[in-house]
Amino acid sequence: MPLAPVLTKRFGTDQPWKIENYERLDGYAGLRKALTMTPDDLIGLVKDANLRGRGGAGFPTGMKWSFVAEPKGVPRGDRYVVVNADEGEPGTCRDMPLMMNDPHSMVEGIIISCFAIRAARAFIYIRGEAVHAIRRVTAAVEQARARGYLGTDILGSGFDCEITVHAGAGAYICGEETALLDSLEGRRGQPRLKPPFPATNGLYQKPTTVNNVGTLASVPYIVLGGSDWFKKMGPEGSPGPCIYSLSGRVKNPGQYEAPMGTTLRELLELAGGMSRGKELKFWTPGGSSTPMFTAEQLDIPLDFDAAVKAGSMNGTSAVMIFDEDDCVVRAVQKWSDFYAHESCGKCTPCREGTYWYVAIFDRLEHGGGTIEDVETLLDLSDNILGRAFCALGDGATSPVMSSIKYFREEYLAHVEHNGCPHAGARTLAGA
Ligand code: L3W
Repeated sequence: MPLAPVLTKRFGTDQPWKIENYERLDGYAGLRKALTMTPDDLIGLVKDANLRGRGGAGFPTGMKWSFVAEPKGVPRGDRYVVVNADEGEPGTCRDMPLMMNDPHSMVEGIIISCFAIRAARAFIYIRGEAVHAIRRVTAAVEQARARGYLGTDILGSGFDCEITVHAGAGAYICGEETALLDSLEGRRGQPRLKPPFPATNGLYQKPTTVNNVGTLASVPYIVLGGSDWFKKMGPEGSPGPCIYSLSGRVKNPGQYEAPMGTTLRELLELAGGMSRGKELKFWTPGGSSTPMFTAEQLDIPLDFDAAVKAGSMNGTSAVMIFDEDDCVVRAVQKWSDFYAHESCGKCTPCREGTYWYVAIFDRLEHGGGTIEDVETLLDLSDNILGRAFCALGDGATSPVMSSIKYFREEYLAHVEHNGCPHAGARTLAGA
């Protein structure tokens, strides 16, 4: 299962964020090759590789690019590439390490994607709190410009391209692509109605492709290695390498690169097993917005199709692991607090629903909860799921509904005990 590292191959090497060190390890060779191809051939290559968006939804990247490239009459400057580097999904920590260790792989992927979709400018929208990443990526963009990989007539190809780094202000909703675009335009970040999709009506209402950091960082490797090489990693439907972030009750938390479709059993082996020698109780396959799994799903391949078939999603590949001593109700309470705090307030189901989640979880944890509360949580979830304006509302229902599905007895124990039966037990920070 472990593969020769691809996305993380420069991690741990000598200052890989410096352009001269990046170049020594094939850096910008993908761009040089891409500029000898036609934009349409590049899109065809990414389509053939079946690269799927790493931001959560797994939408086919080549298809997304082709939507934006299609209106050929649209002048070059009237299309944009926007990078979603707002990594905010609870448990997710892979875009920041990628940008800190190897910012040029993303920058190179951005320039190639601009060439492919005939855009002349890209914006990198980075989570505002991540000042270190903003500085590192800004430096990488400046180095790339100084070396002639950005600016006018890139490497004598006649292709012009610029990248602007933009700092967000730390709102989870701005990880939703249309809220991100509003925020980038200088407005309050709130989701727009879809359709129309950003592919036709994106930044400043122009055709725009919004891609995640890991998606774009994969592109130079596909250009250099070819689609057949890429498809050899992982399952046919969602191939390629993936950085899984493991956190919680695991001996060595951190980022683990493995082919798409790796199972939790295999990831646990890489990470040294459970941290306290206790039994696995529940875990998230792709952040708190993806329905949780239990020990029964240890062997589910973590890819975009198999995770859905098993009742969840691959999401952001953020695997948070909890053991038998962790209280599931308390974990879901913490996540619900997060969603209520981060709800942008635009739509009633999410704004009001997450508010009521918080009130009910407070009763269940601290006393005063009733059996009806458990049913009300399900009823509320039913009224949020599919009725909220964006995926944030749907995501908030995932931990609630899945935890009641697997651990109803534990909810009832909270009612009988008039509060958390685990009170006093240590809980994981952040969950
Ligand atoms: C053109 C069509 N484009 C879809 C595009 C669309 C987008 C992409 C996927 O949510 C998930 C969510 C979170 N013509 C199109 C089209 N597109 N149909 O394809 O779209 P969609 O709507 O399936 O997903 P999404 O709204 O992008 C992403 C989950 O990821 N997630 C969230 C993570 C949070 C972050 C963060 O904080 N930065 O990433 C974690 O699991 O719940 O389900 O580009 O335009 N006909």
